Amino acid sequence: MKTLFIATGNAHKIEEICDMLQETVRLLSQRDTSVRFEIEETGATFQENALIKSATWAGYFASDLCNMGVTHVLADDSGLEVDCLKGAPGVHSARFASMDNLRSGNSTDAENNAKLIRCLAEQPQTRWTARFRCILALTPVLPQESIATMAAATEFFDGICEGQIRIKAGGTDGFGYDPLFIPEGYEQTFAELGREVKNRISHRARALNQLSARLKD
Ligand code: ITT
Repeated sequence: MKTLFIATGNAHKIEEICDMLQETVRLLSQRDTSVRFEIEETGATFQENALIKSATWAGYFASDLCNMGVTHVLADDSGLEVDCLKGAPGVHSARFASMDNLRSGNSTDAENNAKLIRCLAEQPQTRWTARFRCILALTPVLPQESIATMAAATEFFDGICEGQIRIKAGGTDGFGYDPLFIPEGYEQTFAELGREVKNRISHRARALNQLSARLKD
């Protein structure tokens, strides 16, 4: 049976991934190890950043000493693209607010949401269309192989969820921009709709559906 290590420091992502994959594969995450990496997400795209994260962890697990039975590493890079902001915050979604004062590291969800509201207040409401995008990178752990070889063997799965922004935040479920994002076909935000609906229609759910089908091959 495959054992996937979920390479994310975001506890909400871990929960959503576990909800959808736990019946298909054995899952481990940062909850199961004290090892941590400071990974700089220097890529220009979600795919590049997902690969940086999955390949870094695959390199670690490929060394015999620490394998924990991990056969694959799964990383998620995701974010929100707002049309009238030319696709921002995009790959910078996690650090949208801290970029303004050159702070390193992620901003809090509250800081990011406050900045998004400030940016959109200057734009007509008809232009608040947006989408969440998620790219999953699945990297095999190949003992004794180089990180470059494992990176080259990586498979990608993507998901998009179209919608629009509402600048009056609502709901308490989820994380990140969920209190501001209304998915297409609904009138409530992801944070109001709750976990069950989000896990059916979100960008991450769509990418995970493809991954799940691949894992069952
Ligand atoms: P890892 O890199 O460790 O996985 P992270 O939170 O920094 O954790 P990203 O670099 O992929 O992850 O940034 C994703 C950001 O995009 C996240 O912090 C949220 O601000 C936003 N985001 C992504 N998916 C989201 C979702 O399902 N709901 C709300 N916001 C989301």
